Amino acid sequence: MTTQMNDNRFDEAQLQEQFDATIEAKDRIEPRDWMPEAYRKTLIRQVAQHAHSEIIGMQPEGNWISRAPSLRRKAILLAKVQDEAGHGLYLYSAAETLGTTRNELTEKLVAGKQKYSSIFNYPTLSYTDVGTIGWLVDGAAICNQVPLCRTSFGPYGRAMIRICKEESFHQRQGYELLMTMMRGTEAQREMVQESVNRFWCPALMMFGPPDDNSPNTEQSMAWGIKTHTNDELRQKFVDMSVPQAEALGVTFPDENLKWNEERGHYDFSTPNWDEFWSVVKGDGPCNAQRLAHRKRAWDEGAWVREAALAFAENQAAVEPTTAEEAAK
Ligand code: BYC
Repeated sequence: MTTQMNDNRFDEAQLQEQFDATIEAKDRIEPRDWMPEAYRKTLIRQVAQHAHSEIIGMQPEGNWISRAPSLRRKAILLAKVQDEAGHGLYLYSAAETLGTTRNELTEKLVAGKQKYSSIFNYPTLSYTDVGTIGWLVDGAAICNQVPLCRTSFGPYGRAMIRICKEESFHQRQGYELLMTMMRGTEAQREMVQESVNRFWCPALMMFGPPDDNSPNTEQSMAWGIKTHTNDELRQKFVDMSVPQAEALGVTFPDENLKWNEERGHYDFSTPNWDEFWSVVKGDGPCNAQRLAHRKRAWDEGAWVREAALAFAENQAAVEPTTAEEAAK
């Protein structure tokens, strides 16, 4: 799209028309393009929530780095948690192109004014949960995020392409961990089943409320930010996960989970939406702990941010800024 925000040949109606045409053509909106304020606000909300989820999502798995059962598992887990930090940073950078800052967004998160994914408010009770998170949580994330690679806002879509590649790797490492345990002792197989039992329903909730109670879906789809509804993606995840569970040798804790020939999809029980809303509103098992930890890390890191800024300013003052100066 070629419209620039400061091009005064266009009045608001023409800008809107051009924006609508770009969306209609499934072309990309870029940061310097004109965009309706509500579009900008929705994107900041979703991208910030996504970035916060990656950063808070480091906690449940990071909890097990020091107790990984072998050096190999420790190296894998360290790398995965580090990738999550990287995803958070790509996403904060994408949000910054919309006119906000990482500082502003983090301040809102620690003040409880912005959300992060409900899934990270559940505890990781055993090392097996690292495998289950990789398989089911990263699996759900992939279902949700692959369509976001084609989202209408350029920087978000491009960040998602890199993130999805790494998420696929994360999912495979989780599945491999669980498969290794399933080939082990009876006690290990029980640990896998117990962990899957705890994470199945929360993973279904990652896709958000049902479509008839999702206030943002319709507008986000009209703007091409979302390309599928929450229920469509949840169904896709269920259909994808059942054969994987069979191959692994575990079951999901849902007696209504059955193939429906007519629909060509698996039927499954309605998730407990009261539990979902209570977790989203702050009353999940680990909400207080996760936010307190994030706030502590943010406060304790203030001097590092200040020092890095001061260093960058000093460098800018002493370093040559042009090729000509550098050649002197
Ligand atoms: N948890 O109208 P709706 C990861 C909120 S990280 C908490 O359907 P929307 C990973 C929603 O924000 C996974 N809140 O909203 C990291 C809205 O409230 P606000 C994170 C939720 O935006 C480390 C209200 O409920 N992925 O992959 O159209 C290790 C109404 O919902 C949740 C993303 O963030 C929830 N589950 O759709 C491993 C993906 N669901 O904001 C893995 C990007 C809904 O109006 N985000 N809410 O106050 C999205 O695709 C969409 O934002 C959602 C929700 C599908 C999540």
